[in-house]
Amino acid sequence: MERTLILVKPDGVQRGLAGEIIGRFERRGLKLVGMKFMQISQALAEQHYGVHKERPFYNDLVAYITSGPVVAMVWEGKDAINAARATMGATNPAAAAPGTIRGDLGMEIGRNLVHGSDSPQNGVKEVNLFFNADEIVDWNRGGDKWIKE
Ligand code: IDP
Ligand code: MG
Repeated sequence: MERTLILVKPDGVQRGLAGEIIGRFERRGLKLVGMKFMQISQALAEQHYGVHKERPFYNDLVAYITSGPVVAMVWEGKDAINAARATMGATNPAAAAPGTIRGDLGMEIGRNLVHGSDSPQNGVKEVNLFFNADEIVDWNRGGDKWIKE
């Protein structure tokens, strides 16, 4: 079972869209196994976005993700990384398909509402960066047989 770190970014929280965004992953059939409302510190932001350090937008990106609270979550499922990214839509909301979170709710790449891990390995790394092992909940979902073959 794959896991992805999903963040409702500060613009999603400030715009009152956290529930809307969380609901889309929930309805999709991904399984929630971790969730917290938190303020990302400068140090955590620099670790999380370390791969983008050389990009011209890096400083703005760190300022954006630390600009207000986020909802950090761990969602689990078969091919969870790809499923979640498909639900999120393209990085630039202007190019994201209607029906996706970014395509329905966003306008600009620097305010794209949501983060999702981009590979199974990064999923593991990012989940460990944001969550302690005892913050991940192992639970049986009653409806699983209607989502999973
Ligand atoms: P992703 O979030 O779809 O995985 P990445 O390429 O990993 O996209 O970029 C990380 C984040 O950096 C994006 O979600 C977006 O917030 C921001 N970002 C990416 N490219 C640009 C850009 O060209 N200008 C401003 N911000 C950008
Ligand atoms: Mg990325």
